[in-house]
Amino acid sequence: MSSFEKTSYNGLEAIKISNGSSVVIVTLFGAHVCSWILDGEEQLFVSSIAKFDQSKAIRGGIPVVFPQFGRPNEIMAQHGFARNSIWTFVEAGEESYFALTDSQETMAVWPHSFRLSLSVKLDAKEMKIHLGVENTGSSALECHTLLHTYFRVDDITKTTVTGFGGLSFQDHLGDHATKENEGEVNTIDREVDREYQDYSSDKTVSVICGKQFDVQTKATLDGNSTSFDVVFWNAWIEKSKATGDLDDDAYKSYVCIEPGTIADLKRVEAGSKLLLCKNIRVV
Ligand code: TA6
Repeated sequence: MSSFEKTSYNGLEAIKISNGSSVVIVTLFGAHVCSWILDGEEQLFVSSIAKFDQSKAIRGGIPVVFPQFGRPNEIMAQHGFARNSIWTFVEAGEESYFALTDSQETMAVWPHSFRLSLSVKLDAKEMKIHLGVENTGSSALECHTLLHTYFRVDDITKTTVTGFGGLSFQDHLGDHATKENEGEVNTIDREVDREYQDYSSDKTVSVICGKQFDVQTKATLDGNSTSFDVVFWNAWIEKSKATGDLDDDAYKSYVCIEPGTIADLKRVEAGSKLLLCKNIRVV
């Protein structure tokens, strides 16, 4: 049984969720999972020069990407407004969650009524994070969703990623071509920004860095399975230096594994609900 208590994180209102030796901190700004301490050890990466003044999303942890991935609609911020918005916390015992609904600000850039919910459940060495999108309007909406998780690693040169063997991916770098994954085990020795489309909920993406993060994902639309994708990203040297709130050597300390529904806009009919469920297990 998790407990929930108000706290502060770098001056931001937050909720501390505890269950045994697993403790998570979620800020109301962005419903942003900023810390996951398991058996006394931090599992997530947060940049040492991240901003906490609400001027931009917190660099690290688990940013919530909605309603767009990237910036196809330039009227909206990169990766959408959810991670830059103030959410509310709804205390309902084990069913407690964070909520964000449409506002004048969101309507100005995205004319749809919606209700986002983010729940975090802790169990032994596992975190289940669910992002729900309810269409509370009277007409269909189309959106992207993604959980942009920064896994903390001790040494990127000794880190491998499995789960993409035999798959193709859309490269977000260079010619944006579709390419084949190099074998069963991925290592990181350059900038990586890849989208593995239509990933399987039967498969596991693992980040192996001494310990091992196992990531399993499922997406549903009104309870029926729907396709999802996984982004694999590390900024490497030049992009780390070029990113203002990312330490120059940050690339050495994180791997992003980001399940989401981004290959295509998901159409959510009035009254329907899209749900992205991500299970992270530390083994
Ligand atoms: O998910 C990978 C990515 O799209 C990269 O291209 C990089 O831009 C990263 O997201 C971080 O984006 P942000 O807007 O948080 O700086």
